[in-house]
Amino acid sequence: MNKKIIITGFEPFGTDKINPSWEMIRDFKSDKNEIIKMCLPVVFGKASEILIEKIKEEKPDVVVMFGQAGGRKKITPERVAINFRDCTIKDNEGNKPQDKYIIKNAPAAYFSTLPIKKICRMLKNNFIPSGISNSAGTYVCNDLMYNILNYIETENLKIKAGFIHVPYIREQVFNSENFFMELDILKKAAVLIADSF
Ligand code: PCA
Repeated sequence: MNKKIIITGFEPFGTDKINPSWEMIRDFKSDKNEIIKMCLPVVFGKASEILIEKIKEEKPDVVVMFGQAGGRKKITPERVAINFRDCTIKDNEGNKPQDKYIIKNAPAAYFSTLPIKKICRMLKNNFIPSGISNSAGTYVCNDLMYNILNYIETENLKIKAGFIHVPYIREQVFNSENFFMELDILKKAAVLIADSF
């Protein structure tokens, strides 16, 4: 085993019954690295608390967090997480923060420490549409990314971490005009990304 990697997805949220970010990793196995998989709740603060506990326990080399970004047409590694909460739909515990900092007096933003350009290039070389995103939004995914990068920075840890948004899958949008990516493609992307460390 080369590296220890925590890979996370999310539970469904809003009106969705499944979340591709968990479906794409739930059966994932690697011959190369030691993989720890987690399905996190779509709840401000809580998702990161759970993941931080796991990071303390497992001391991974890498943390790759996945989330759904319905409407996107590519797999999009996020470049930056911002210190902000602002949402139009409630999280899974009914919270709906507006115009709030995540952590007062903390940095405005943190950059992903994953090799995001390399990940995009590798996916595209495998015919999987991919591109960098410059905004993870202001909902729970951004919250998780920000809190994890802030924890790693303030604790001075040598862990690489970042967030990757993925499109809807067929089951979610078969009856609409929305874009989807096949689950098998997302699963292949998860393997390529995890095995690249
Ligand atoms: N996507 C949401 C939260 C959970 C998920 O999968 C987001 O982009 O914030």
